[in-house]
Amino acid sequence: MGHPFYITTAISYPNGRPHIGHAYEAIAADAIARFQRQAGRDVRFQTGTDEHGLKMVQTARDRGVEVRALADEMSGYFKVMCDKLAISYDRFIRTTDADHHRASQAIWQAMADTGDLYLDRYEGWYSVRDEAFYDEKELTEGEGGAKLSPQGTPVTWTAEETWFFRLSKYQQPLLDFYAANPDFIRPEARRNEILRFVEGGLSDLSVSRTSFDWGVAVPGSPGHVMYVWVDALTNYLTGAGYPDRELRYWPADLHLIGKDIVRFHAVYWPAFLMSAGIALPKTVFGHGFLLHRGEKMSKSLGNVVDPLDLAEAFGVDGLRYFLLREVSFGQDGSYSAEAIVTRVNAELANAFGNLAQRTLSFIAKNLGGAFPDAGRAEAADAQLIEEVVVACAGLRAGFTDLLLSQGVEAWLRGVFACNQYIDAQAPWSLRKTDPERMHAVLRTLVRAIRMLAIAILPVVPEGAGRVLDQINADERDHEAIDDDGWYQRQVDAGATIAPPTPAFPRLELPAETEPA
Ligand code: ME8
Repeated sequence: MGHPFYITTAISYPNGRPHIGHAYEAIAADAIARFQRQAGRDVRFQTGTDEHGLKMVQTARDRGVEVRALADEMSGYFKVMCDKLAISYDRFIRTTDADHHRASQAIWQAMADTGDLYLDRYEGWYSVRDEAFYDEKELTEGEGGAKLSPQGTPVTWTAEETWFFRLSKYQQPLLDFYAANPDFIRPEARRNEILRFVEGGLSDLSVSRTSFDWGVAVPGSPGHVMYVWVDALTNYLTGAGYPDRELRYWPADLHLIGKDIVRFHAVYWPAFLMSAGIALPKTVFGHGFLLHRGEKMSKSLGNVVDPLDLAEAFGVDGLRYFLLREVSFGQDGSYSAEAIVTRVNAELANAFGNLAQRTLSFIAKNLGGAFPDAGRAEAADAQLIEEVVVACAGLRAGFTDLLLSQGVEAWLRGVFACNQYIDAQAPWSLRKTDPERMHAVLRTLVRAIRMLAIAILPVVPEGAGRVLDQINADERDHEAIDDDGWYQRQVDAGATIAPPTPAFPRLELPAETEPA
């Protein structure tokens, strides 16, 4: 079994249905998980829902439902979204799960044992929408003098007796840790933000609440539930088996989250872990936000789109491909129906889909589906294979280093090289004039298509899987890409190619283009 690789998404607040931002994060994490499985890693991939906290309590109250009923219903939508989008998670965690309560109480106890928790009175600003405390100096003024958090959300003054965590004690240990582990916070812009924040000094953190009881009970302290972020962050440990099992998948290799919650993951979380004596995750990556036609999604703008409607309109593969190819990973990105249709048609349907479709249906029709012979090879053939090898290596390098869009771009160069090769070699017209040469060209194309399909599997698992099924290519990991013996083994086994069905259909712009 390979070396473990533990990857997580943020767990989403199920106070409403999932939106495209949630889908984007799940898709990116899934592509990385699939890629690491192909690389031979023993992958553990976790996603789920963050069900406690005041925001859930207030939403349930506003809707006149029990908070547990709200959590059950909405969490269900998140799970359905993951399943529909081919998200290959190993566990969909809910923070209401019993083992998660145990893990949260165990880490709490460990922090208490270190002497890092004390009871005091909290007075300060709280944003329910962010579930975050802010210092006075971080606030800005909104319309009519209302105080706003740095995220632009309203804050309210709260005062109650709570447990505090000695965050201030970890300022220097955190700075030392960041210095020794330059890849802990990525990308660079997020890292700089966090360095500035921590260098500015850390106040102790209020980590329990007494004004409501929807949360994980604080051990030995009746009336207190944990601050939602304490239990939310602990989900990553719960999924690894803490505190019951040996932690094969800990420390996590990658916490993939959005840029708005880097502070929780890169400051609070490592401080909690240091206090509890638990190893720190290797990387926290804060991806950018997805905007609709360059604008922030908001209910009042009416541009909050159900990701399943997008998958319905453009296909699961189409949506996945667009998001990973279009958005430079780590930066904000924008989407629109036109942009999706244009890119998917040009790159997936035409450049790659058509390449496979034309080649395989020609073989099915004119060679009775038999794998083409060696024929008469020319230098151009080896040259194309070399370009495809470079393209697949480019995808691998990009995905290894979390440069996802650059990885797909490298892959696309291999696809374009195949299209140029077809135009130059014109195999269809060689059928009568030079069948030996035609065989060599088709053989080269089948080999190239197979390598490119394996490489792009993490991005478009369904369509690429279908192309590979059509040529009986069963091995689909990175070693298979480098396996030069595959073709001859197919020939020896008498494998055939049946008339293919298109793996990447062309899209039409929906008649009614708003709001997608
Ligand atoms: O923050 N584009 O939950 P959440 C891209 N429960 N990503 C976006 C986005 C957008 N427009 N909007 C949100 C929470 N996200 C906490 C996390 S983890 C221990 C607890 C991302 O439902 C956001 O950045 O508000 C976060 O990573 C994820 O979606 C869930 O957001």
